[in-house]
Amino acid sequence: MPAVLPALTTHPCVKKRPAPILTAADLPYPCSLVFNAGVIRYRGEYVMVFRNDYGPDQAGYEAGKRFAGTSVGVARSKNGIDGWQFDPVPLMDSSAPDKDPELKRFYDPRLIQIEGRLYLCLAMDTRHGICGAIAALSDDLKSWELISASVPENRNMVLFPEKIGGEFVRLERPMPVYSRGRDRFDIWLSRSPDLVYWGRSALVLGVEDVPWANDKIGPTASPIRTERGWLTLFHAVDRDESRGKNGWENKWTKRYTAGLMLLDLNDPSKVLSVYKEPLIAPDIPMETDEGFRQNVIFPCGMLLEEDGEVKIYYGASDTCVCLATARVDDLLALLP
Ligand code: BMA
Repeated sequence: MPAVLPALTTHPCVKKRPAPILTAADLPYPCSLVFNAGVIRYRGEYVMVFRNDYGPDQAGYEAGKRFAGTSVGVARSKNGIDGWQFDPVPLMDSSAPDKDPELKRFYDPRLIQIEGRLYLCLAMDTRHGICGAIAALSDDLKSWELISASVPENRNMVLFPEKIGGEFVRLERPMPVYSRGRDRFDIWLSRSPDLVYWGRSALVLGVEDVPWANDKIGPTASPIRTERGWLTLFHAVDRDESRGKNGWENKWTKRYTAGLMLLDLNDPSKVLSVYKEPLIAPDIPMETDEGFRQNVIFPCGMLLEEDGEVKIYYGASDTCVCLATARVDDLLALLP
């Protein structure tokens, strides 16, 4: 049973693999926590781009030692589940010597291929705020170029996998703290002719339209095209001030779940349907009782296989990468 009440549970149509598909011990370079990974199928294999917080070991971070840095690394697998082969060095590293001094770190990578080119959407912490960033990747995922960064405060950007109405489209999550007095964050959409200049922004989903979220919502993974609309996951946070010690935090009041909605194929700022309960909730011990920051599931990748299976890659407890699967028809049935 989850330690957090009210209990929220994963919908039975979603099957979680009982063990992580990637843990810190798997990486060929220093890693304390590996989580929040984007995955796509690319050139006959599955490619994952993951977040790695490194520095102290478990005893160290549990004693409060700070992480030395955050890197973004690449791994490849034949089946998207196991046998991950790692690039020997991270793609991005917040402690790289040639790094722009304004930049603190990149994290929570969402990988996507559009018209044959690879892109990463990233959260980018700078000395003057958090930005949503888009980087273009080389075909071999060995180098990258920053092509767009929002003004602060913005995070959780994801690109649609194709142009819509001739434009690139992204979901994003600005953080308008002054307007509403506390964290009440929503999902927005912007459009671009070239992935560099973004505009014609529109509100997609307000946090008040997600019954179990009392704090904030945000995009998770790139949406999937279906005949009925864009199948879209989002993350949702409920906060309870009575929650106490949890994982490494003396007081961690948030719980991260994932919700599901359907967006209009031609105008994805229009919500066609929202499932009014969580699709995925932290409800097994490695998500509720173990790990660095408990009661967190945070998807960054979602794939539709030819046989109708949907793979959802998510970070659990900000500690490891996990995989859940569902049938696409079962997911669409939740969105009448
Ligand atoms: C968010 C991001 C994620 C993280 C989540 C839960 O704000 O920082 O990287 O997984 O919090 O800690």
